[in-house]
Amino acid sequence: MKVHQAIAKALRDNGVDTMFGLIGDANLYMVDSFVRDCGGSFVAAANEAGAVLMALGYATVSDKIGIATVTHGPALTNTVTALTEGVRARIPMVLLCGDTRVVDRDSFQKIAQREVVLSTGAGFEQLRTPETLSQDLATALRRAVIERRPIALNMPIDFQWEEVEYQPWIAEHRDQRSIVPESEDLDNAIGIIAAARRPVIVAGRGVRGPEARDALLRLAERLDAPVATTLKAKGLFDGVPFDLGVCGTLSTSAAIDTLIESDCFITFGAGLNKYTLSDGTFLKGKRIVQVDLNPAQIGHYCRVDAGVVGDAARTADLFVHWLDAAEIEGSKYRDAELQARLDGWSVRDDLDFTPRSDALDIREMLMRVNEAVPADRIVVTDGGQFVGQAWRLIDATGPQSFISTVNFGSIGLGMGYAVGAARGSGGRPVLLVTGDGGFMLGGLTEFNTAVRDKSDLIVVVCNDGAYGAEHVQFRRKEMAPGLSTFNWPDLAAVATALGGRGYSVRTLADLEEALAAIPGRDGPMLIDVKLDPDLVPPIH
Ligand SMILES: Cc1ncc(C[n+]2csc(CCOP(=O)(O)OP(=O)(O)O)c2C)c(N)n1
Repeated sequence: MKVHQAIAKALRDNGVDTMFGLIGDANLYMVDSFVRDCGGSFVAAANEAGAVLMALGYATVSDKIGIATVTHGPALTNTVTALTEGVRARIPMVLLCGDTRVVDRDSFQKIAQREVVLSTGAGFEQLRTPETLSQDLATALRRAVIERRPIALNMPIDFQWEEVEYQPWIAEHRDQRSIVPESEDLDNAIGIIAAARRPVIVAGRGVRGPEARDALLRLAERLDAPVATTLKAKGLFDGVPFDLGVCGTLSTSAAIDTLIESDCFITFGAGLNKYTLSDGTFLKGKRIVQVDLNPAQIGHYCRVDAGVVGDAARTADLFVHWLDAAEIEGSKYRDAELQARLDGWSVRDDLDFTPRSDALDIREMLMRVNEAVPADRIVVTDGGQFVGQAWRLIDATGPQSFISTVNFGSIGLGMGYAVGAARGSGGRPVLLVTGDGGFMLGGLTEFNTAVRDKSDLIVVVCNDGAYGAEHVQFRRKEMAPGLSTFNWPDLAAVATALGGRGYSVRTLADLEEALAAIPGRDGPMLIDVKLDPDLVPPIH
């Protein structure tokens, strides 16, 4: 077997059936063998950044390792922003990148690939020799899972046509859902929880799957505690009694008093950054019990009173066990008054606007989109001014159905994530909400990939004809905002030219017409909603 065939076979033997990428000198034969000899599926991206982002989106919704491949030099440097995003988002993925011939000192595509990869925070593995390739790949796959970040496997082009005797090496993924059954930290945590009069349970993105969700709800019931989530776990407790929704700067008016008055947050798999803690407001008068599988996360952003290293489900059940053993009573924090407040709240209560007849309002528009897109969707949001409203008004159903793509603060990453999410979604539709700037930066490049891959994708462009986030800054300083405004082409026509279906929306009636096309969609559709940049509310 040739080395390029052995790499493809090693991928398949490790359960990889889908790979995203863009071919060149150093990976084209490997990709060919993956598809032709091994029956794998290859999604050809239009830009290497897109390939990595697709692998990130795929990994997020499927809980598998995302796999992408690119060739050397400029192909690798094209992935730098996406790799950094993957590192910050803590997503397990492997990037198989080719490398130029070692002897060819003057190859114009040569670059210090290891240094490029390491500069993003991703891990680096070298395919050392043809004989070690199975082990080297298994190491990259194992590290991606354990270290929860992208790992690049550097494949020298020199090897690809060499003969090798293939030996399978399957990456071992141990069950990481450990708990610490006894410790001083655990005793402290239980002491704090037992003493809490107004406890709230906060779930983050680390609470994945129904087992963990159900265990947290059992603890909530036992403690009589309301539940909340971080933004990244948005919608995890949808429909559950005493669900406060998102905890942080995006909290609703119905939830905010409860979150402030609470004397104890019991958090699971949540980062507790300044947004979740509402710039520190939520810390006052509170004790924090933080549970996380990763010890590095505990106390990373704020002081915590007790930190427990452990799996969300098992630790929650352990808390219940000890509360029962000590015959601790429930807190009675869930009362009729709170129930009435939460039941009586409607999303419109927090929206300070009166519908206008002369201009479409982003909030009105997003509320209609929220109702019209099937509820089992995966929601992907790009970055920009619009996102403050999208995060409030577009519902999701937990961390595997919601992808915020701004872990590195970059705009333009949403489309790549969305195409990968559509691949890994098991048939669920994907809703991408993006700004016009983000769409022109990264969306345009990969919308046609979505068309070729027949993604079930609905794109809503909040098109204020501007970099809204910059527009508002010029306005605040009473400066002319011209540098931030754009005369983009007609995006509906662009979407149609790229092989999808485009809809141009200026009024509520146009919007209804576009939304009416959703049930009959037969491929990617793009709804270009024209907004006034002066009427899009700032994020804060
Ligand atoms: C890669 C990158 N380039 C530039 C920026 C700076 N930036 C932040 S928001 C923004 C405007 C985005 O415009 P748009 O997508 O139309 O969304 P809007 O702010 O108008 O809602 C820009 C340019 C960034 N965050 N990332």
